[in-house]
Amino acid sequence: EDGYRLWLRYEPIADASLAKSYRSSIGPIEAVATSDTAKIALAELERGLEGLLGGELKRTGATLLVGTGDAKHIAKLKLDLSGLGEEGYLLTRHKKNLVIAANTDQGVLYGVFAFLRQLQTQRPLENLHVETSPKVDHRLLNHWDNLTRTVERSMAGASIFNWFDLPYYVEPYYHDYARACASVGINGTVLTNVNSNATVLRPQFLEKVAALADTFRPYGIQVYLTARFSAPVEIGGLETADPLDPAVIEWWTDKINEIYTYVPDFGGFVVKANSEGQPGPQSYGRDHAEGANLLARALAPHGGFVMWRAFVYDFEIKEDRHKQAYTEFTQLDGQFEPNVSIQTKNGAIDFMPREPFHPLFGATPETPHTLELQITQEYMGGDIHLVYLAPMWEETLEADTFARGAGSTVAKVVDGSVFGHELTAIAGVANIGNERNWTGHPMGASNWYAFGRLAWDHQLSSQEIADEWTRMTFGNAPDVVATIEEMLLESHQTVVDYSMPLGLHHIMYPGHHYGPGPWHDQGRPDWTSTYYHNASEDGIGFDRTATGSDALGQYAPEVVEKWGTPESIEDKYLLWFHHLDWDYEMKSGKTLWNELCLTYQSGVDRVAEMGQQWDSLQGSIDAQRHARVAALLKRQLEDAKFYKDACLAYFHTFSQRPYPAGVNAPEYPLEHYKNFELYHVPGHPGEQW
Ligand code: BDP
Repeated sequence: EDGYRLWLRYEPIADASLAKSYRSSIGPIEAVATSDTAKIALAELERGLEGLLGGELKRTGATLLVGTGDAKHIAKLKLDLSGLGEEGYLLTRHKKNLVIAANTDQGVLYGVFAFLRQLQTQRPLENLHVETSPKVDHRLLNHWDNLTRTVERSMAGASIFNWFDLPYYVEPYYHDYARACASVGINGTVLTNVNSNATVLRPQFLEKVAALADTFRPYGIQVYLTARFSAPVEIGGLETADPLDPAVIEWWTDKINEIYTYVPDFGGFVVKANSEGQPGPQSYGRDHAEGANLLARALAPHGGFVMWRAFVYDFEIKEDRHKQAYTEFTQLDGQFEPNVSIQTKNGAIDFMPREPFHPLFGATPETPHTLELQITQEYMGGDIHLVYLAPMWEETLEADTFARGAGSTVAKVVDGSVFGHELTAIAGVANIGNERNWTGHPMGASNWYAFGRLAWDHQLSSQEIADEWTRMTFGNAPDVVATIEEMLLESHQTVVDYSMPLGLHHIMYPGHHYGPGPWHDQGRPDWTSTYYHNASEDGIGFDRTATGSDALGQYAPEVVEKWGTPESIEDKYLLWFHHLDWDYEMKSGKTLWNELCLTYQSGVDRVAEMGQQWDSLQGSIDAQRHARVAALLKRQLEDAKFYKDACLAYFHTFSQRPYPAGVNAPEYPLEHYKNFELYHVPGHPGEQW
């Protein structure tokens, strides 16, 4: 059990009577498979059933009918497939038969995975009826992978894309990657880093891109690239990349036409422009809409689209970084081509352990948003800490923007229903590398899985998804399922508590972002920690209300009212929006200082408990994965203590108040933590030994 099989293990069903009942419901398969996609679907179904129940000879049930509505054996059932669209599927019973039906072979493939999931999670088949289609059309992974195989914020080894050997050698595991993506409904992949390199647009690389696209296509996965805005200069020999310059327009048009000769179903571009040193239209006095539209117009005839990132902040610091994307993009609303979507991170700063939702959601009625989530744990312990992210994503998806009255949640902005947008997309920054188990931490795969499931259906709960993943990954034994689910579901709050509780943010070590660095105050202010926590003898927190930066003013009045006072805002966002005295009395009746200390401590304690819970599973799951998680939990506990101790030692220099009962005072003086150089941590770009 090295983890390579992810959640697609198809181990024999241990419960003999259940296996028997499945065998008596499922007989031979009837399917017509002509396309590559249909062949993959059928092979998957056979492989899954063989693994779970044994071969066809063992199965005694009626025929399992599989196919599209126009296949004869499905057509005669007269099923209503009209609501399923291109990708949806129907699992149902028709008299004695079980049926997997869809409008397209792609839908059948998704249906097959869903059918196998029913068995893997041991759900009854008697009244089987699942009818579903995705709420968001484009469900993409964003790989922050470089052509040299390093990965921005790398976790889990090197990039899975072996550019050196492409297009001649197509790694067999590319199929397994695509298969895993398809199993959760991911239908697009951006192959290259947002900090992009124009080289990928050269013909030699487009051949490689084409080889990947050909491999992924039958799994329903479209390929996308990041576009470097200055490519016309860097590889095109032009003097300028000004988006209004006719030669630049011609260059991009030709380049995009050329891409489609290699990849006829190329999806389009993600662009990071005028952000953190990346080139962009503003370098030529143009705005983001002019930049995005240049690419969008050239992609439109081919059906491609642009995801233009909202993660922008000036090199000249004009206002609270929280406010900048909103300021820039709200004024451009209505100016983008229809095939442009603004790709917006869940929060306005940068993938912090917890952020309030980005105020841009709901603020651009004319322009759709691609929600960008980070699957990789840049600020949450990399591939070393156990953190299940679905509860955090759920929090964002369910947040109410009030853009069109109550219930205008971020999920509904993104799925197009609030403003009636046709172009809908959601992206997750991948946590996948060339480690044998794909994600490094054996539990990291839960986030890949959860991302796909939520992208398909944002109404699924993080609990349901955790339940599915656990059963498919570790089996259905009740103690295993209950224990792992509890660990997963509490893990996000836990990492928040031991690192950046009560709305604290951006207090990590500069560079690798793995450990604490609340003292960091050097260089560009909005890259420091002190800019964000503002700790002093007077208290702590960022005043973002009208008396401070007024970033809060970018939200709807209902949100302003809720978050506008320390009494009405939830504690989890408190110091994000308010600067408060150390003795401020919290809802719990404790002082802010005491609550802060106790929250840090509870995060650490919870990691210790996770270790015990995991130990209790020894013997109930395979030794190989058990040992790896056990070891990682030990390190997570050390790291959590270090985080807590470093932060408390530092904040104590301002608060000057005693540590409350129940809190272990930091083990060492502050200088120890400040001088402790963490080496060999994940996610350190450019790290060299
Ligand atoms: C930050 C990362 C940086 C990325 C940037 C981005 O630290 O490496 O390039 O986001 O999203 O979280 O562009």
